Amino acid sequence: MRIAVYPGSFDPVTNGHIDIIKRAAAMVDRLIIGVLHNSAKTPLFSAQERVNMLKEVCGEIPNVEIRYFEGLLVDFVVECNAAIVVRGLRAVTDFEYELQWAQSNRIVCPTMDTVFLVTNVQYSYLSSSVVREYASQNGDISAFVPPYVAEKLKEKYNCVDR
Ligand code: COD
Repeated sequence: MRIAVYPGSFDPVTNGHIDIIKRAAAMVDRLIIGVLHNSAKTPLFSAQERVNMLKEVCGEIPNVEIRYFEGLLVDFVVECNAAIVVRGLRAVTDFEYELQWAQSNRIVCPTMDTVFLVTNVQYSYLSSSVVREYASQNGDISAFVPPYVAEKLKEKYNCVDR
């Protein structure tokens, strides 16, 4: 069975993430979305909230499972019996960062390969931080995230309906 892990912060999940999730899920038997729970950092959404949002927007894809993890990605990948890590690439800056981690992870865990999916051009500008910035200023985020996530952002920032 071909099992892959798609790790990330997903704070919050965006349409760019969802595009990668759908494309990766079509390539493997099982795709595990790993939501990083980093107790040293304070994300906008808790790990449980991020997992819940992913379940709401991707839960119907039959071979997708959503879990959260702490610690090292390599350990989570081994725990999932996976051999593939999926990452999305938007720009050269992503590549430089990703290459370093892909290579070091492979030294630590030689059975693990990182597979990069190039962003769909319509989402090449999109990141969770862009979404948070717009949402915090009550901006229109309907092109960036599914309606459910937009609702959760509004609740978080306590915005008035526009
Ligand atoms: N289009 C395509 N891909 C996208 C888009 C978009 N618009 N937006 C984001 N992505 C991709 C990112 O490039 C990334 O591959 C993935 O989606 C997740 O993105 P984020 O921003 O939600 O998550 P990251 O990149 O902050 O996640 C970092 C990890 C949680 C993977 C990392 O910090 C980690 O594994 N930490 C655990 C400690 C460890 O093992 N470190 C080694 C790192 S490999």
